[in-house]
Amino acid sequence: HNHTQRISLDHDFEVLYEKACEAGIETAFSRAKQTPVPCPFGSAGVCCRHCLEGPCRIGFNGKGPQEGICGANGDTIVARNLLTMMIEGAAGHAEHGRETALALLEASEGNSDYQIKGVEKLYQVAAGLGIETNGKAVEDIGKQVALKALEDFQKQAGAMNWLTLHAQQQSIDKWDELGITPVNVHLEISKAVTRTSMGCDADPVNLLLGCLTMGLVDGFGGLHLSSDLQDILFGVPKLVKSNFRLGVIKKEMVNIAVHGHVPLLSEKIVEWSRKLSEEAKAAGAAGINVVGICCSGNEVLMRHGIPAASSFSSQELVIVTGMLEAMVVDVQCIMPGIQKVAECYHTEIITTLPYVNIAGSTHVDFHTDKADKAAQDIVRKAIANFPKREHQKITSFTGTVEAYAGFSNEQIIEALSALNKEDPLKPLLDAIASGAIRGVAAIVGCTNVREFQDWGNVTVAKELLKNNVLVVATGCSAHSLAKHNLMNMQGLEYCGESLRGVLKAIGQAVGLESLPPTLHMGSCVDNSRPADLLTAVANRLGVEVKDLPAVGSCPETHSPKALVIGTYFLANGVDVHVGVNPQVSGSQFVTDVLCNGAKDDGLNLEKLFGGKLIYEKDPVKAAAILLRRIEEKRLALGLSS
Ligand code: NFS
Ligand code: SF4
Repeated sequence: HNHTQRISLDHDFEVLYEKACEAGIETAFSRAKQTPVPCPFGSAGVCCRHCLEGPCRIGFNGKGPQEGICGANGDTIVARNLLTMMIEGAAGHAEHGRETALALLEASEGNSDYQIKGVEKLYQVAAGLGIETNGKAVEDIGKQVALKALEDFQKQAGAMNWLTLHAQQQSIDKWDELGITPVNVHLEISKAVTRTSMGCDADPVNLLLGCLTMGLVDGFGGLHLSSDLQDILFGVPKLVKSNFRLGVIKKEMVNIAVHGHVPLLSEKIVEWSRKLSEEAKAAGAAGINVVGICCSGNEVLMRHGIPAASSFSSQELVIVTGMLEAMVVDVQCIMPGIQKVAECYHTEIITTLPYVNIAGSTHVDFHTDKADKAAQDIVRKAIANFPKREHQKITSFTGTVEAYAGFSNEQIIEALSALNKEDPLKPLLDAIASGAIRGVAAIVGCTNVREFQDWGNVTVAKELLKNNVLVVATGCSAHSLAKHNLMNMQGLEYCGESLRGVLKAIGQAVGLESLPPTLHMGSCVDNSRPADLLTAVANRLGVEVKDLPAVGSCPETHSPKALVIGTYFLANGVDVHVGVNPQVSGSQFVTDVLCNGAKDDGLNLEKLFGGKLIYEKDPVKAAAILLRRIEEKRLALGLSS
């Protein structure tokens, strides 16, 4: 094996990468190798193209121009570019939330192919929003909750409903004082786009405060709102066992990959691939097999145990198996490159949203009132493609890795209740207090074509587990951990002894040999779940989230969405590690505010909120820093050392 060919810790993808290279099929990995060094100006965040006088860029080390044509200096340009990325990330999650809110409204009005399945969650959210539920029909309550959600895209004063629903009061007070509390999602996004445009906000401090507002927009209007409403529509995830790696693609089956984020469509694909399996048999297949990619994959894994084929960076390579009849996509993280790869095989790329098309692919328009029809069309297209397979082009894999998932907070609390019915959080708190668990880490975010796939995610996790940190995971990093045995019992060997003891005690209380070493909490919008878990723990202890020995780590991020999720956690005082350059190094000022302790009375994340951004490429070093931060917070809380 040629070392320069190494792209992934998952050997199957290396086999497919070599196959693609030999066949002359381009993928993100080969394209990345064609531009080995990213543009240094963009990498440092000092390139501005906000108007047609530019693009302008700031020279390095004081050499060359230090201001753009308009007079914007490096600090302003870097802060403004960072805010632009935040806007992009938050907008995606907010659209996800808004579409889910509309879907709930339509389901409540009976004008839809969806029904409310998570009735208990509906009551709980309604109560939190102050909606009277007594004597009301489920649909009635559903409609009121949906309208409350849509208010978060319309109201012109006050704070977002979902922020008040989920945040700690101390945090809200702090955000109010700083003037960063978001009023409504669209208003804030629109305002932020305006302030980043040429000739508007030129104060890097104010721009960075704008980044925090976007973090809150994302956290509440994107993550929490989406997870809550999805739980209401589709049910709260429960413990489930499934499989990862390319062996989940079955040679004898019609294989359909669901890819993207909003589970409205993928839920229906799962349903209809079960209902239409006889048609697949008539076409000569053994049945229909749905596999997941990225966060759509996480959603259907969490609720239906659908196996997962790939995280973000290797999405094109899944097609190179030659066994995918269709890849159905909705929104976000869908590489345009999939179409060209699909054209080398019989695979049909099917787009479904009016604002996400890929030239050359098939488009099946999807809306909630004709979701069943769209899903049937899509599944039938896949079945029709089955006989078109080119058998000499098939590479099949047998290896799969078992993984547990479905760890919603409700599921975690249920498991803990088996140990202490009256006070379910107590066993967890006791374990943290005694030091059996040093702290909690959420490993989140992506895989990135420029990184050695899975390496950062897996290494940070193993280092933390070894040191008795409870690890939860979401998004594509959950794929990395699952593929490498960190979500099944084999991986328990990576845990420190005291952590292993706690996992066993809780797991055995619910009839498992143990809890798995890391807990899969869902998709990226489901980062609301670890946030809620921390809030519950902090409330129970009578402290703030910022005081907890808790950290977030995003070792292989690629997406602005991950950056803005991180910013949401930063606004709550949680330290956030990123293993990929956040593109702010062109401004020492911005770097100091985000990453370094305060030098003066100016804006400083750690001083204001209690956590900071940690940029460290080396996953072993990163874990060491995170462990140090956990111990610092334990000390401040007076917990045993
Ligand atoms: Ni999150 Fe999920 Fe994956 Fe990254 Fe993309 S799919 S929303 S952004 S790459 S984790
Ligand atoms: Fe240049 Fe200013 Fe225009 Fe940016 S906004 S491109 S720095 S003139």
